[in-house]
Amino acid sequence: MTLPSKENFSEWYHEVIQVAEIMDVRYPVKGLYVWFPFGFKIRQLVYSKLREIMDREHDEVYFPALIPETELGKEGEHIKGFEDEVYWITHGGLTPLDVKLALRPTSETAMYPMFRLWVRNHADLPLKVYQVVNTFRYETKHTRPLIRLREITSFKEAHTVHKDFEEAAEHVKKAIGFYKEFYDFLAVPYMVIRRPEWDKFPGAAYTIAFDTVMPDGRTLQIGTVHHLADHFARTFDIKYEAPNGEHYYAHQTCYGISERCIAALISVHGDDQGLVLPFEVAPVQIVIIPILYKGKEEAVMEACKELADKLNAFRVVLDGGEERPGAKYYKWELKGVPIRFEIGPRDAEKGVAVASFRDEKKKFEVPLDSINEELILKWAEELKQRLKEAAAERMAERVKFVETTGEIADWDGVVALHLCSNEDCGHQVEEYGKSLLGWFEELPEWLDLEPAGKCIVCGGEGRLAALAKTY
Ligand code: 5CA
Repeated sequence: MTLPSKENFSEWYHEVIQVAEIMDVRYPVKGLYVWFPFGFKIRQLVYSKLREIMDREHDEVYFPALIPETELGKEGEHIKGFEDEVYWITHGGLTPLDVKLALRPTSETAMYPMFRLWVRNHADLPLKVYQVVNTFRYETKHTRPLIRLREITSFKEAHTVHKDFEEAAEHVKKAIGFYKEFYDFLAVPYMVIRRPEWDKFPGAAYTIAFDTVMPDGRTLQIGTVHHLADHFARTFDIKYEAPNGEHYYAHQTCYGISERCIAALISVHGDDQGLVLPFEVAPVQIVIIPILYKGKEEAVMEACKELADKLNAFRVVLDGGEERPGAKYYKWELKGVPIRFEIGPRDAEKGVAVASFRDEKKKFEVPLDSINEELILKWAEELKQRLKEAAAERMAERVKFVETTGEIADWDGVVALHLCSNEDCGHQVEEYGKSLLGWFEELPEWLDLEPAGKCIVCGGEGRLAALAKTY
């Protein structure tokens, strides 16, 4: 079986997650998929980094998956935003429930009634927690594995409570920093964009999103950070006693990342041969392939084993199976193994291995006694830098700056333009078949554009904004 070319991104994506054994898409419920062991291992490696970042400043918690209708419905904007997407549990066995229970679409309304009990005094603040759970959304747009799910299996949601708006706003900046670190770790480039008023999270004061650009030019929102002001605190009565004895409503933030981070990882780096993974998140980091000839097997296997032993700090596979070397290359390339060594009889005699990296096609010889942990880590870092630079370059090519609205429709990718904050102007630029992602909160280093200029619609004071077709 061969993969479709990545130029047909949609087919490539669908095929690669199946044949590289990330997700099994054959589960008989729309929008629900099964993690294969290999895919789950990637999930574990990626999420252990996310947890490491979260654990520095948050406590991990677990809240129930079921939310009573009475709580979910309390915050007006929030329920308006989610009512079309909620799955309801109406019965326990044959008995109708007194209060319907929602399967959490996100956990504000599960957590905040409890936060009311947890937050009493200024000394209880700031409160910072996170959980990694499944959430359910009855999505009506086209569902896709890892991208648009009805059961989001890996929803990392963080929730914080602060003494005032400013402290929460400072924390929003910090959360953006956490997510930047996470996506830099995955070598996935992103744009940090403030969503327009009409596209912010239901119940939020403002929303900052991370968007990446997929190979077909459509963008994928891979994380969001929301400032909730005191909207939920007023609804759920989350108040604290200040040192002056007065009681104030708290201000809150929340921010989330789902398995879309893995969709981005696969899509941004993959190629026609399959997955290309940064070293840290590769389930197999190094593969050693013996090139066996009759009568010379022993010396070759010996050299391979010695090398595998030397590298046992890493996830190494010595593939001594019956298949031909070509079949083995193919198999491990598909799985995105970053570093490959081959050793044949002549190499074993000379004391060398033939090395190659997943992202570069060239092979080179390396003396066996020069291979050690330090060298591997150096290669891993260089590989990540190459992936990061290549991905940023491809992404930059997908962004075009325009000065007239007539150019918006034609471009197959992200359109950057200057736009004022007037809602009418925002809606006008959306008339050309692309959605307004919003305004750049900061400019990525790979994008060399003017942060401010005249609004493309009214000529007023504008800032750099982005439009795109989105996933
Ligand atoms: N409570 C807030 C912060 S945790 C919240 O729910 N925000 S959200 O709705 O924007 O979701 C957080 C992130 O989850 C999104 O930025 C997006 O990357 C991802 N996401 C949202 N819906 C889906 C879905 N149906 N399938 C996969 N990922 C999703």
